[in-house]
Amino acid sequence: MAGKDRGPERGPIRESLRLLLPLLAAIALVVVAVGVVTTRTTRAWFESELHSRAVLAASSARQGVLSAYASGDSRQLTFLLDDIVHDDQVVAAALCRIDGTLVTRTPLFPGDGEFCDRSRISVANWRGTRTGTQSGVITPLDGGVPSHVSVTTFISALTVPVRLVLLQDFEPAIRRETLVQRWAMLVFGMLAVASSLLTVLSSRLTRGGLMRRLTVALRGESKWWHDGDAPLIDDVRALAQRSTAAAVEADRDGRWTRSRLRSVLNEHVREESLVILANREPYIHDSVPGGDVIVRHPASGLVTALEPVMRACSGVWIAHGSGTADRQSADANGRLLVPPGEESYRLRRVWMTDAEEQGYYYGFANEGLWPVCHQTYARPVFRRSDWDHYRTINERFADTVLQETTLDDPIVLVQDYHFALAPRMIRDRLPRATIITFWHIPWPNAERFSICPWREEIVDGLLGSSIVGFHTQAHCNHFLETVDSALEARIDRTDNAIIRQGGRTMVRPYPISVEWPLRWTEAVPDAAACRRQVFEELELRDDTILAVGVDRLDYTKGIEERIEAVERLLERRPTLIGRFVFVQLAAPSRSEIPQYRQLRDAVEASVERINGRFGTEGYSPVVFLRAHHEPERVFRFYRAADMCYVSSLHDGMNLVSKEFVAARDDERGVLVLSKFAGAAHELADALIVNPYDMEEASGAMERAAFMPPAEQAERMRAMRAVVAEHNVYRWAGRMLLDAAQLRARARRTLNLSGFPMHVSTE
Ligand code: ADQ
Repeated sequence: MAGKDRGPERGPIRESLRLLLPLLAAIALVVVAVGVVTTRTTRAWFESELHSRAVLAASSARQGVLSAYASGDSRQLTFLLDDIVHDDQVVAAALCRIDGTLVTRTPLFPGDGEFCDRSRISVANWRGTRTGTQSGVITPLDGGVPSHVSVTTFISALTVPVRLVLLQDFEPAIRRETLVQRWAMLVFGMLAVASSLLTVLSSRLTRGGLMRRLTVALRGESKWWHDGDAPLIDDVRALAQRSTAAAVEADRDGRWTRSRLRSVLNEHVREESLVILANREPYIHDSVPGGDVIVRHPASGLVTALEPVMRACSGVWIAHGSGTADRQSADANGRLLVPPGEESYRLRRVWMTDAEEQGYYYGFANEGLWPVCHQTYARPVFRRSDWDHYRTINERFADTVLQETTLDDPIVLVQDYHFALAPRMIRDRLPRATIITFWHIPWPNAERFSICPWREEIVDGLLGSSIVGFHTQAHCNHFLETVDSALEARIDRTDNAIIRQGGRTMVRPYPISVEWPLRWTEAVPDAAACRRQVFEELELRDDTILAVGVDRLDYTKGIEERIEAVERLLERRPTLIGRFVFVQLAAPSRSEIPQYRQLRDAVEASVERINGRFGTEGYSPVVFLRAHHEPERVFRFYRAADMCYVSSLHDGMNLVSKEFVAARDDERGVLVLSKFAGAAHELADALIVNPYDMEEASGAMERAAFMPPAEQAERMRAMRAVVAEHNVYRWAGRMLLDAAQLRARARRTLNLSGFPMHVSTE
């Protein structure tokens, strides 16, 4: 498993090149050497051949030449020399006296006798005997065609010794030499290339075979490895485990980015095998008056976090089709490609009746589980009929997973408290799946959870997962404690794992976050421009101190308490009246549930009261914008504000706090953050408050209102570093790496027949 920090993985091509390059270098050396040796050898052959010809020609002419010379018959001599030159290799001939003067020559013989003096002929290496024939090659200084020269001394009792000098054409020899050299290099080159290819191929085949046999042996299925090899197999297995763990650790260092997440997925997960199961869909199609269809981004922390992950990874997102135009914008199976215009992953919509939605979503999930998990003093309501719908819808989503994957071992990311039963149902249908369930809200202590009438079924459902993830270690501990008290199971405290009925479920903290860089920060203008726009829209005085709150209208977010804290601030610091404005963006949420409607009424009443008490003509201390706002608008408010107050009474993480930090690239603005939000564990440089404590909360807002820019910058810089590092790609990447490690471990150590991701190694 290679990660970004360890450099690129050595692919098969690279590996072959590693073997081939030295081989090719060696081949090149061999070919050059062969070239040199061939040249020398063929040249020696040709010189020797020309020497023999010269000897032959001289001995044939010897008798005639000597008698003609002795009798002074110059015509006969000329005739004899012409006769020698008829041989098409000998181009010129001359007869010289021993003192180096010319007797006669054929027309092409060069000079006036300089070739009669052997010491004046520029031959590097003479061959032959001093008394017989001596020969060599003359290479002209101007690089012209070389010639072969031979000098034969005729000694006779009849006359004084004479010398026959022959010049032979060396060009054919050069031509043949070049030809032989080329052929030799070609043949050797081809042989060398063929042999190197064979070497690489055979090494790969041998290695492939070896790897296959090793893999089989590691799984314990080997017919090839002997008993004596067992310690070796154990060593290899241990080494592989260590290196996987080290690789996973290495991957955990360094900044997570969209591309790093994508490469982790490409390496460890087949793209089409990633399936997300979530109640909320990332794109909602709604009809508007006039017949048009608009696309909305829902106000949901879960969607905020998961959507960038899906954009990076592709796969399929299965969700409830909740928009009024959802059916008409999907195909007959409820499928469509999203995001609109970008189409990087598939959305599969699941339909449900109003009664089912009422029971499963509003009833059991949001009137039962939501208040049980949040300590906000809202009374949970549990109805049998809601539970039945909850089970039915979980079943339907589990069936949909089966329809949307072609693999028997997909990675399924089950999201949130709407699907506590689905992991077990998916496990029953796809025993080899890797199921990661992430619980986006807090998990309460065992005693509190025990009020749920179906706590055993809920816990058993979740234990169908390979991994159950929460935002914080405290939530993990509460879950382990709940399992311990609800079911018969063994808890491995050192590994935070639960072993039950042959299955093993890891419990891990994965603090969720936002993407970095955050898309919306690039879609809106800089802080000064945002401030101008917002001030203009709300008709604020230039010296206004602007605070914002951004939430779903939910009782866990402490919106009533927040407004009360603003009231207390204006009481304790009256100079802020007229200058301090708190803007609350509140997305309507779960308005089918009476508690949520009551909350809306209560918040509106509080706003009215405080505005009545401190407001004046043209001034309202609290601006309540109850609506769903598109992300660009939300981010304009983040950038325009002097502070953001997150006052959750209890919150799994809270992404608004991280979005505010991500938006403030101008390093200004103060975050006032509830200590009961998971985010408070990470954003220690915020002003951390108890939202129930009005003195503390209003005091923090007062401090924020007058905080010097340098301190704002210092705090914001520190928080931005945390959010940049702990971004949503890290959240997803760490979960997926843990899943990949589980899959690899299961493949290596177990002889898998049934439950690869869920088998206990105890
Ligand atoms: P939520 O309870 O939905 O999430 P949160 O994490 O704060 O809460 O995310 C809210 C998201 O909705 C943010 O992206 C925000 O910008 C957006 N939003 C809020 N008000 C809006 C408005 N009026 N108009 C438009 N958009 C608005 C749950 C858990 C959290 C956990 C997340 C993610 O309750 O604790 O952080 O899941 O795991």
